[in-house]
Amino acid sequence: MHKINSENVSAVLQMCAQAKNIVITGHRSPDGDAVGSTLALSHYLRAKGFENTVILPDDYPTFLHWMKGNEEVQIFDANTDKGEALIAQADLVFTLDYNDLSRTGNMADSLRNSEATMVMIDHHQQPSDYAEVTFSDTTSCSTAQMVYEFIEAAGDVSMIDSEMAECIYCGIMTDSGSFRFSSVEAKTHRIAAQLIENGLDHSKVHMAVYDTNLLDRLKLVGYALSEKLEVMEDLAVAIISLSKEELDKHHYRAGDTEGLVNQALSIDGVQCAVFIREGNNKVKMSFRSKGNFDVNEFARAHFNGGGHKNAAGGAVSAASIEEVLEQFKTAIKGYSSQLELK
Ligand SMILES: [Mn+2]
Repeated sequence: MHKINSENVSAVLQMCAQAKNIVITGHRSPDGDAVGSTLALSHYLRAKGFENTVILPDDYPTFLHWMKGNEEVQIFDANTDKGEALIAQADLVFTLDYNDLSRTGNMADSLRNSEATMVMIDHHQQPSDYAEVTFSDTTSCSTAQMVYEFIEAAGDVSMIDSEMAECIYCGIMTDSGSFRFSSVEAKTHRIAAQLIENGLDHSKVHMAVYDTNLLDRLKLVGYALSEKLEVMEDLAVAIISLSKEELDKHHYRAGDTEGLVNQALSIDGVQCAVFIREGNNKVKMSFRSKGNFDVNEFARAHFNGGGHKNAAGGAVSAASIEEVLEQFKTAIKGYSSQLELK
């Protein structure tokens, strides 16, 4: 494990100076932090004179397409040959916002086979030991905040222009529930203040991410809340599930159900919420909790997943959504002593 300090950061910048091909990667189903942190680092390294390519495993919602550099992001699933070649040629790979290579979906094998030096910058629990340099801070609200700290440790805060600042701010904002979660520190607000001093238009970022709903999406959210939200009997657990048929009916697009699980969690007294969505060949799950119930442990133990204590994901292949719903209800009842409805 490495601290983000001037010594370690200058060692990494030295590696960049020696590298011929630098690749920056993020996790599957990229979110605001994955896209924001990888693009922010990309812009920073480029400003330092280090050419690089951002590769993400699959496409991400259109409400994240506005960031500078979006057009140059290589989507691995959209052009696997090119993605494989870029990773094979890379001699330095940054792995951002994930703690294990398996989080990169179809890209994972290319990364496992790569002989490149790897540098991790991430805030998820229990990081795997694959990188030569592991910047892991599980108390940090976002990887984007860590990228800021990386730039700061290099003494380069003045190099952050408004577009770089937008990427960093987008990552911090989306991963912290707009500066709401307990992972937000005084430092997080100080960083936001500095970004504004460097020219950030913060309301532009909020509008681009949160005020771009399509009618279909709002109707899907309305349907999910009015018809599909349930609180389990005697348990502080709320559930929303959506089948493929229900999603298709509302012309579902990636990102449309973002945040739905947080609305289930917002019910007074509820301590744990799950959103279950039927995909093409697997059923995906998002878990959230308030307080002490650890959804990272729960997702790891029961649903091939993990994440953070209060926010985690999981997935089940080769099962119907009804089966997964029943599996969830059975599993969560095992924790009923921790999840009493008060
Ligand atoms: Mn993150």
